[in-house]
Amino acid sequence: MSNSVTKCLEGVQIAGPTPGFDVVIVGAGFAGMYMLHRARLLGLRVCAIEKATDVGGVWYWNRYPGARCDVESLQYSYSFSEELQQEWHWSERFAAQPEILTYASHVADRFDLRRDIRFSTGVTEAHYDEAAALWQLQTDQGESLTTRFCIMATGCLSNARTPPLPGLDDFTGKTYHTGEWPHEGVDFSGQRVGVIGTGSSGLQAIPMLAAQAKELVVFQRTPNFSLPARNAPMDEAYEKAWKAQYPQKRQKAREETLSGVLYDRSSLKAHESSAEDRQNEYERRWAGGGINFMHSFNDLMQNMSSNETAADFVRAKIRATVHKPEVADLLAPKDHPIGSKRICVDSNYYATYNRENVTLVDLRAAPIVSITPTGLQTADQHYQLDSLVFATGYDAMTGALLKMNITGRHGKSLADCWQEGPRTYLGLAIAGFPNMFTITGPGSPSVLSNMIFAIEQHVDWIVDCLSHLRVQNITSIEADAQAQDAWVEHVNHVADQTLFPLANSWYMGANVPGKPRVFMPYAGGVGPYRQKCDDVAAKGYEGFHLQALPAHAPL
Ligand code: FAD
Ligand code: N01
Repeated sequence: MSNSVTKCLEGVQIAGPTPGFDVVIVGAGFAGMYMLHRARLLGLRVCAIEKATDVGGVWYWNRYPGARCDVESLQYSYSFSEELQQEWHWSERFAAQPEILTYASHVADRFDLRRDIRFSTGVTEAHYDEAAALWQLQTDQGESLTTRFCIMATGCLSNARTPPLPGLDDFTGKTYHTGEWPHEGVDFSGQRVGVIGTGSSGLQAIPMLAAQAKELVVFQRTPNFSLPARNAPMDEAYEKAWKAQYPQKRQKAREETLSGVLYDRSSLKAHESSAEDRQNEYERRWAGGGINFMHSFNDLMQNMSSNETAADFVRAKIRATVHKPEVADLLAPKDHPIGSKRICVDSNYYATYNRENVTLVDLRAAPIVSITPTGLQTADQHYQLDSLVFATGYDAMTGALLKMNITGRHGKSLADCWQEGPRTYLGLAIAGFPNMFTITGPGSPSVLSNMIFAIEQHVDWIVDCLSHLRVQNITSIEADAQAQDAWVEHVNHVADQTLFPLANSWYMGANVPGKPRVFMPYAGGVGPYRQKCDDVAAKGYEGFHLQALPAHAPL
């Protein structure tokens, strides 16, 4: 393909470089898949590039036992096609990973997506060629692609992180990371298994591993708050009621909620109820299961004293469930407000510690010294292990983007621009990086919300933007640096009104040594955020520079 040809588009002669694609999407999880579908409907020359051998993103990679969603499946699913949401049947309240992956595959089949996805291909570099106004991408398959627009659908939780523990390479047993689980599954029967990490992944996997392994040793650095899922087979009447009102319910979730999920959000502050009423309310929601508990009162994430009432309730539940008081005490979180780290949802997590074959090790009291050829050495004991499972999480939100060696105008790297933390305009675009969009990028509600909704909102906005550019013959769009500064300031200001910054969470980058401590998602809620994005578009893409570059082909 020539980069300097003359092209005839809609009867207009345009001199200048022609990209191989109008749009290249990196990633084929739920974000990349929907973006591909919509870009094709616009008639654009588009392809997606995906490291994995198939679609699904996190649901492709996270095949560990117990992996499932914790937003109800009737809500954690695409809403863009009424036919799709009517025809699909979820077998459980919270679907397990295999079913979610089957759903992703069904979507790929239904909309014939795979023909425009290059699988088993990683993008290793993305460079903006200013003279040509094109993005040049390099892949690990030795290909070089050019595209007018580059859309990063690389995921917030796609860059699995294994801590570089001394001696790890010498371990003679097997190691696994929950986010890169073998496709063929793992049989732990008869084994002594260690798990490092007690976040959402660890909490889901631990009960399943305990049921299979001969012995399970859980290495916990920080306990997390977890709520019972009360997962169950899908209730037929419930599903029918949802499907009868899907469009209305989806619209309400989109426009009127903070999280993009229809929870039963109380209109009361915690201290507006008596202690007895509060307890009853917590009990009712605990019995109902899931994250609805966090909506018992409307100030739990703003008011420390209100938050403590919920945290105390959960700590009491842990103590009531776990038989050994010293183990219960270790499992009860005390160092962060409930909800300030991503709340976990489990099935039988705390009760698992009543099993004879499960040991909890407190890494605060005796930190890991090294991995040895036969196990794990803490400051006070050696644990003999056949397998070691890392449930140690991700370099979240920025990791996958920074790994790609992105350079924008003037050859400036994204890593340099983000040295002190990510800076974006609306979480969608970055000053200095024209014609690049980030789906669920830092600075957008993303991980604080129903992510499929966050994805759909971003894709719809980007597609409207691309249509606008096409109609206006505009070749380049770039976030304005001042608009970006104002947005970053707003994101920080909103976060500071909440209890989120009080935790050492991955939201804050605190799980990766050396990563800047910045609260990365936007905590202002999906409804107000959507309104802001729509206003920006309605005002002719306020805060963006739009340019028609006569020497270059428009879309
Ligand atoms: P991903 O699914 O992460 O997909 C990104 C894709 O990009 C990946 O397939 C990756 O291989 C590919 N990629 C990345 N870099 C490159 C590169 N350089 N070159 C080529 N390909 C690349 N959210 C919820 O709202 N509710 C839930 O209940 C929920 N449960 C979750 C459970 C687990 C176990 C995990 C890990 C996350 C969960 N999430 C949940 C969050 C989840 O990240 C989102 O819901 C959603 O699946 C993200 O989709 P995505 O397409 O944006 O990203
Ligand atoms: O990762 P995490 P995750 N030594 O970062 C520990 C989504 N998700 O994969 O807290 C010892 O939360 C670390 O300890 P500490 C969801 O958004 C959703 O579990 O840093 N321990 C922590 O306990 C979630 O939030 C579902 O002290 C080390 C754990 O590893 C996100 O993905 C299911 C360590 C990591 O917890 C990430 O969850 C699964 C070290 N060197 C995932 N390094 C649903 O159900 C790390 N740890 C929806």
